[in-house]
Amino acid sequence: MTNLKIPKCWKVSSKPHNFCAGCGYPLMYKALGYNIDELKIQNNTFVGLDIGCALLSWDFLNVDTMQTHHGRTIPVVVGLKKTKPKAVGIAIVGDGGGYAIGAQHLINARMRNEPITVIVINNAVYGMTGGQEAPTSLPGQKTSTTVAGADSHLIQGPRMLSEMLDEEVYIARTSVDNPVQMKNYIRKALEWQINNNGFSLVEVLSFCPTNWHTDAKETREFLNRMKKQYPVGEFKAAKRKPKEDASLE
Ligand SMILES: Cc1ncc(C[n+]2csc(CCOP(=O)(O)OP(=O)(O)O)c2C)c(N)n1
Repeated sequence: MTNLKIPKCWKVSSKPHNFCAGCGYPLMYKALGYNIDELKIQNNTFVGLDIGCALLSWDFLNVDTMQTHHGRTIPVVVGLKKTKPKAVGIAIVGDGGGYAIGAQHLINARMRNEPITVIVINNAVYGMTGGQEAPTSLPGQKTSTTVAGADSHLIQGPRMLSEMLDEEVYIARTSVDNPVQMKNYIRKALEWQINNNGFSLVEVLSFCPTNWHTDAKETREFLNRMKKQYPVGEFKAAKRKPKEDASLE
C-alpha cells in the first residue's frame, strides 16, 4: 500500500478540498494536522473558523469545528475554552478578520492572556470576497478595490501584539513555503497553550494566486515581497522579569 504521508487527523472523505488551486491554507492544515497527531489532542481540540476562506475548511480535519461571523472567531473560541478549560482551542482567521474587523477581539484576547491559539492566515487581501484591499496589502498592490495600487497600512500584527504587554505569550510569524518552520512554530504555539495556559499566535504568510492574479513563479515572488515587509521569526517566546512598581516604594 502506498504510504500517503498525510496527518492521521486528516479527514480523507472531505477531499478534494474546497480551496482554490495554489492556495496556502491546505499547507497550513498539513502542519497543524501533524502537530495535532504528535500532541495526541485530536479528540480534545476545537477549531473556530472565521468567515473568510477559513470557512472552506470546516471538515478539513477530523476535529470539532465551529464557524462564526467575520472577525468573531476569537471571542467564540475564548468562550468555548472557558466552558472546556482542558480542551485545546484554535481560532483560524484571515488577516482581514484578525487585523481589521476582528482586531478588537484579538487585542483583548491577548491583553487578557486568554489560553487559546490564534492562527492568522495573511494573504494580503480579503480572499473570500474577491481580493479587496486588506490592512496587510503591500504598497502599490493592485486589488479589486485599489486598482491604481494600495496605499498600504502594513499592519504588523505580531509585533504590535508582542509589544503590548510584558506578560509572557508565544507569538511568531512563518510562511507556507517553509513547512518545517511552520510546523515548528505551530507546535510551540499549541504547547504554549497546553503547558502555560496562555495566549499564543502564529501569523502564516500564505499564497493567494487567485486574487493576486499570479502564475506559479509570480506567486513565489509575491510571497517573497511579503516576507520583506513582514519578517518571519519568533517575536516573544522568553519570559521577561516583571517591572517593579515604583509607586509602591
Ligand atoms: C460581519 C461580517 N462582515 C462582513 C462579511 C463579509 N466578508 C466575508 S469574508 C470577508 C473577507 C475575509 O477576508 P480575510 O479575513 O482576510 O480572510 P481570507 O478570505 O483572505 O482568508 C468579508 C468582508 C461577513 N461575512 N460578516
